[in-house]
Amino acid sequence: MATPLPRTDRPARAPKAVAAFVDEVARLTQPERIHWCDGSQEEYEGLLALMHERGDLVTLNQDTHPGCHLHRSNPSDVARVEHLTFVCTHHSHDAGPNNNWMDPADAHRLMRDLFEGCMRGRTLYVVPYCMGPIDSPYARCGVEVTDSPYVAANMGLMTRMGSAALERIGRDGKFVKGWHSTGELDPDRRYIMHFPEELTIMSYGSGYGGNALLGKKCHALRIASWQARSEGWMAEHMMLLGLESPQGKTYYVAAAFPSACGKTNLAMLIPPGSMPGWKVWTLGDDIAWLHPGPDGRLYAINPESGYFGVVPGTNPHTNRHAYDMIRRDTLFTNVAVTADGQPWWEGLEDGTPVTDWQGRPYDAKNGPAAHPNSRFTVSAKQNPICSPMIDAPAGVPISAIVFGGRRRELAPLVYQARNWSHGVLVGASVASETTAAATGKVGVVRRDPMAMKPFCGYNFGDYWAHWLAMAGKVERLPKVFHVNWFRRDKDGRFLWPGFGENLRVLEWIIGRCEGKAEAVETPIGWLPAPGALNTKGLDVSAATLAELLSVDAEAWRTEMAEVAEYLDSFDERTPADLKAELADVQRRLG
Ligand code: SAT
Ligand code: MN
Repeated sequence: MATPLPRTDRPARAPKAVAAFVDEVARLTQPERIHWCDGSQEEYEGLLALMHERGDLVTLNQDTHPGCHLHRSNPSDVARVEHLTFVCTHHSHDAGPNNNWMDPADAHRLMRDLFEGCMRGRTLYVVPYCMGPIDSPYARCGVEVTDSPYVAANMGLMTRMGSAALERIGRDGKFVKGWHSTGELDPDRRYIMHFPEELTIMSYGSGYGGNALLGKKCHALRIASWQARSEGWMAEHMMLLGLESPQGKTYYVAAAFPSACGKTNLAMLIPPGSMPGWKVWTLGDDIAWLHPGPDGRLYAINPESGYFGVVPGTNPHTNRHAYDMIRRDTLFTNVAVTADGQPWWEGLEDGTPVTDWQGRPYDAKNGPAAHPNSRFTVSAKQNPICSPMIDAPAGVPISAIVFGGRRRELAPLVYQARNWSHGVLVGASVASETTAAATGKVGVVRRDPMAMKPFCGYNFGDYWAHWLAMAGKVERLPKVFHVNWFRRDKDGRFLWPGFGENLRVLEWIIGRCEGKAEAVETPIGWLPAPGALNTKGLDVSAATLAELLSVDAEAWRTEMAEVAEYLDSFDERTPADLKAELADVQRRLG
């Protein structure tokens, strides 16, 4: 006899395909109840109340931080787990050496065993969501089923979640299926599986951000990058900002940096006092979907509607807007707490932690008070410089694409690729020091092409070919740049002040797009000509500036040999044109 289905509040208008998907999950996982999320404020508050009741949420000081709460993860579950993340395609070559691969049939068997009966006694939340403005032709929808109220609440902040998304799914007839259960939070029973050919994600055993909020990295990057390739667009790990000049013209810039390398800070940049008249408008801080537009330019939307940002280091000097934005209606994950119940983290400059991120009395011997990858979840609308274009269905036209990483040596402050295909090589060559955003060693340099190493849902060789092919689809492509805010001197000190001063680099970039700013040609691309970078009011010596803008040919020859070896590891899938670009740079380096 079939198991009876649990109590459900399924709306009458639920699309049949969604109802069938939810029934399938419920049959296997056997939850006690099913709740279909509508995305309302009452629902959000109900989820928080439930988490409080269960002891999963700490109310922070409501006088200083109204609407703010703290969630503490299981200490073994505080970052993405790349070694447990798989792309399951029929041919292993399609996932490529950049992904862990498992045969789809084996992966389904494994996941079905884990999911079987895993929601007994729990509530299954049906979370319909739309990635992108609800009326945008570029947006795509999904349905995440989860047994975590924390995930449901976060998805409400991070995506357009609820009834409107469900209606759109009814119109589209297509959606990404996301299975999620926290399971036992056992690191040995934890997998994040992607089936791009089936538009399906199955995630088990983690409640943390990128492992569990399936709209984010799993859908908007791994599955979407696969869809984008077949449909002729791009899903990228990029922040998105509008830069308004003193003359009142706004330029849109997309920048790809690895996790925890400052995308959020750049997207919320505050112009230095010595650059009056400039304004920055945030569109997104993590993901951009780029489409060929009707006028021959490349248009971008931010598929998300909130930020899941790194907390440590946030203070009025590093990121005033973020500091203000997270003083209300914010979900904190894994920060410390002061005696009077305020959230606390390293770099806050104020207050004293008494309870650490694990809920223990704070003791410096145990390490930092807040976890280095502690996060805030907040609606983008709370950002005081949120762009009015954030809900524009057509997106915004992109003038420049900027790549970057954390490199203490080698990469100059900024350089421009000679053209699009050289720009693809610059992106494919990105390397960066690892951060706390993923489990594993921090601070080792690894290749992270286009900052997509953990997020590209298919073979990097095919991905680069797709990037090159965009030249045939977009008449007026953005100019491509590379920046490095993290160069250090021999004593380990940062050479560049960063933060608001990065606007000087953006100004040069915009100048190049306008054909105005001066540049000098070097073997690796175009660098600011002497005097071309605006240094008015900047406290950086001429010698330091020269070091920041130097190209060490010997070090670059070594770098390019390593890049060549890396590109070769993708076998025959690496496009010949990309190798030709590399050979060209090597020839220029002599
Ligand atoms: O864990 S997330 O993927 O959500 C954050 C990040 O690593 O960029
Ligand atoms: Mn990210």
